[in-house]
Amino acid sequence: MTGNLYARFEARFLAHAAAPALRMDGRPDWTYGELARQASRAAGALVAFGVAPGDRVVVQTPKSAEAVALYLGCLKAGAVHVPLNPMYAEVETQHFLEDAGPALFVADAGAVACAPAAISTTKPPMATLEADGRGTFQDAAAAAAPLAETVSRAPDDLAAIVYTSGTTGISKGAMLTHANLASNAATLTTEWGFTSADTQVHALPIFHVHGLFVALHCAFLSGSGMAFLPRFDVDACLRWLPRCTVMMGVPTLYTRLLARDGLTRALCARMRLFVSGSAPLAEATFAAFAERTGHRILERYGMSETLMNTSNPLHGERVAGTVGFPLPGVQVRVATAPAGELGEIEIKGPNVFKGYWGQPEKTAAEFRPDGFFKSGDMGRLDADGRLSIVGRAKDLIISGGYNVIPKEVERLIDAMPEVDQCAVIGVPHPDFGEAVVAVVRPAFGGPVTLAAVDAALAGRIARFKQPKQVVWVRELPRNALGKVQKNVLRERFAGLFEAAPSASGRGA
Ligand code: MLC
Repeated sequence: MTGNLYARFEARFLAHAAAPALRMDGRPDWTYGELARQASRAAGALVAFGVAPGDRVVVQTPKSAEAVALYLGCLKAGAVHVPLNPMYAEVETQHFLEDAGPALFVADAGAVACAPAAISTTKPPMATLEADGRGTFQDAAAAAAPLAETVSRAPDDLAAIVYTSGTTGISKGAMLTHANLASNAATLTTEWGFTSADTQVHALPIFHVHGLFVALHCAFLSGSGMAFLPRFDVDACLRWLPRCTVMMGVPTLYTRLLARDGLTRALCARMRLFVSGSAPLAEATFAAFAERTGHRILERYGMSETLMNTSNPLHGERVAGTVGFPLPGVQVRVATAPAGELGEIEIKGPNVFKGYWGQPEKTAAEFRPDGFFKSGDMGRLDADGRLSIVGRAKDLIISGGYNVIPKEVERLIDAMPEVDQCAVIGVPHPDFGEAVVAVVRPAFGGPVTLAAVDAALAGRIARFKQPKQVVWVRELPRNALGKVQKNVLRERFAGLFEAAPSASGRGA
């Protein structure tokens, strides 16, 4: 039997052919039968574009049903799906294209128009796919002979490469195999009790593991439907909730829902499960959500390299501020720490990725000799085996569920003539959980404004990585070795967003 994950999905799609898979505002539903047809057409188009098994297909498209079919088509054709955030600046996209060396680049027309300049070493064919599902890729899918047979793949063959932010500021591609995705999908579908009777609010982007693998795969394996929103929109979400049973989100989605009076117990009467991940869920959010809706949000823990590792239980006590127990088959340990003590979280299991694309040394450095992956997160296991995440071993900011590596932002701000030194930190933020803040020591004593930083960074890094606030200081606090003490800065500016943020930057 093939190890191609799509073969498992297709069997479920055919068993639920008449059931709604993707339910969309302003468009007819796609049944699972339709999704399978569209996936075969997308796979046919990939073959027509010359994509061979093992080739990478870089996809930087808006979220749409057709983009889901393209993902499935990649699996079916044995290609390696490489999703990218459309918010990336041109130079960032260039890095990914050069690193992945794709056989095809699919993006919206705007990104494709920029791409020729962005691709210097590899010149893959390009196709367009717009938010409404139209474009040259879809034209090719309509014209191509659908691919009838799912290409045979070994379980250890690559299904996807997901870029994650490296601490040096250079993104690394996490290689995920068919077996990684399949095992995690099967585990989560069972652990979270998915059945064909479920309908899931799908409001997350499909270029990260949360929206792409965790949310879609649970639906695919159970034959359950999704309210498929092109992006998170509170009103659309509130409209769909009464017809849904499950929702997955980053904490920002839940705090934005809570900000609306329309979120009530009655609205959530059919809901059975809210899942949160990708960023820490504040205990206050957990409590407020329970109070308002009667639902205790299930927090789980994962990352691009490992997919999902731990989960609070579906049945049993969900404890705020913890990420629950290791999933079946996943081993989690806290390095060099006795029970209850703080240490780096390490993970081993069928969910753990194969390594970083083209980076054997970096890969080797991230694994222990006994095969455990070093997560970079600090945690504590209690006597019952419940995990809490307490911090990060690496310098990383998580803003609204997106990872931002400070070094990447610091490099650009340091290059501004009006800046002498800078440190980029994450500061508590009511909407994004953590917000990117630049602490600068001006070169000429004068102010460095947020507007100036915005202007210097525009088009050079994605908007979500850019500071939400700039503060200037006379000196950056440094330790005896001259290293900036970011913990001191984080403490000092912890209250920055308690008052309304000013648009101009401020001295401190
Ligand atoms: C958008 N902006 C952000 C931002 N998202 N800034 C910081 N952090 C973010 N996450 C910017 C916009 O460019 C805009 O800039 C301004 O903030 C306000 O935009 P918005 O309209 O409010 O944003 P919105 O489009 O509503 O997006 C917010 C969001 C989105 C929270 C819905 O960021 C999102 O979908 N996040 C989910 C990320 C995710 O799926 N992560 C999973 C990673 S997988 P301006 O100034 O131009 O107006 C993973 C593993 C695991 O981590 O375990 O799951």
